[in-house]
Amino acid sequence: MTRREFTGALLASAASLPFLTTRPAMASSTTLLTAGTRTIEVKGRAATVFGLLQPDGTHGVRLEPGADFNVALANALDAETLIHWHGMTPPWPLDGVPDMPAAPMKPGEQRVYNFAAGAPGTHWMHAHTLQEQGLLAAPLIVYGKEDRARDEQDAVVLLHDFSFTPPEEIIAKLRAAGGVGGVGMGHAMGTTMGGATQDMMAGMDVNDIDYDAYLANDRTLDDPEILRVSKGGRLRLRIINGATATGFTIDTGNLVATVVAVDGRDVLPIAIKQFPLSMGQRVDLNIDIPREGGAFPVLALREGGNERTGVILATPGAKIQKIAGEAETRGPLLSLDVERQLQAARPLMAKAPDRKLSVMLMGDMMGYQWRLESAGPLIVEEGQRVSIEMMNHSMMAHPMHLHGHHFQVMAINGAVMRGAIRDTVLVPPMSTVGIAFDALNSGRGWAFHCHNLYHMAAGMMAAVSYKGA
Ligand SMILES: [Cu+2]
Repeated sequence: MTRREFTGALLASAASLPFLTTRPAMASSTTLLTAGTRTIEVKGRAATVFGLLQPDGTHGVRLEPGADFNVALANALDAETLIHWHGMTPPWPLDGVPDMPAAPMKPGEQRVYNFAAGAPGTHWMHAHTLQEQGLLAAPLIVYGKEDRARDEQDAVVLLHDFSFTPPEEIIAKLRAAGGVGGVGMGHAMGTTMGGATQDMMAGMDVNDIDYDAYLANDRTLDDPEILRVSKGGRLRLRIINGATATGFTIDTGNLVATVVAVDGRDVLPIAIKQFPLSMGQRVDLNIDIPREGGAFPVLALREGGNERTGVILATPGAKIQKIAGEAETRGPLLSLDVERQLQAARPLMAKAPDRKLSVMLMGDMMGYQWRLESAGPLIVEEGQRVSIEMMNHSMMAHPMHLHGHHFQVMAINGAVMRGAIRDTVLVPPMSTVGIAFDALNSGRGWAFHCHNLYHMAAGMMAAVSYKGA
């Protein structure tokens, strides 16, 4: 959707909600968002999945410059649910993790979420439960005045991993496979790997789960989304890894892209053709479309696997060739090589930490047990500069996400840096990553967890609490 289209969509959405005026609790600018089900087609099969839809069909929320986050969320599912606003910094009671502190919404229940949107950026929303696997996830884009002033087209790509197997069954299989086999090679679902890859990954667990499909905006490469772009134009592609348990490498093929933001926060621009994107993370890429035009795939390569998904950028009249959903080579393992090059455009003010915390990332495929260990509870005080050192003592990579805050990446394996501002950072196997943030959003327990849904469900979650909150 282009900027112009989506402005129109917002107006249409307001016009289609006349009943809002009869509900005094909701201001006229309140966006109605319904958690419901919808049907998509995956590899020729109909699939019933979740969605977060506005009355006009817009998936998720796109905020105009200066607008508050003001959403009336309705639960049209026949089950309880709750939605987390990933990347936003709401007051703690509105964060959307079940019972931290809000109770899940009952079927038919509606709740209003109204808070300051914060800085512009690419964020998203998702259920903080196994419902995330069923695509209960959508974009949440905060547009700024600068976005409007730039002469660029704007598009969002939400990546996901899809299975026809219900998540409860997936997790039961993971537990059974880990407990019985315990091979520690990421073969839990019966994957086999080629010799070279196996050598490269010796001792490492890459993927827990083999999915039936990998989606970009709900579609596979059998029938990918075609994003119409202008010859010689500039595109801002906002890519969200909404997959529950799959890391991707974004591959722009023949085009060089410029990384301009990660996790909704600007970085000093760097040119890339491949960018690692772990679960929960976002990247904004500027892509200049060649003057001669053409069709340009932007692919997401599954980490350590042949599968891929993506969208096609195409100028008017361009011939679009079909791209196979499986590549001949495997997607790279996600590393911190690019992370080391990233620098926040607006870093934290230089300051020594007032409070130093340290967390160990523990677990293995045996019995599928994952956990975070620390010397004591993770307690901070309002106003403190807090550092957290995350040491991964396991053989899997863990994308670690802190709710309600943005942190700066300050060290990788002991090498001090002043990296990107993020809300989710990858901690590879046997690696250490240091982050720092200012404790300015009080809460009695902000979720701090691995963004692999199954690791989180198996216990890889802690809470950062403010003293006296
Ligand atoms: Cu994990």
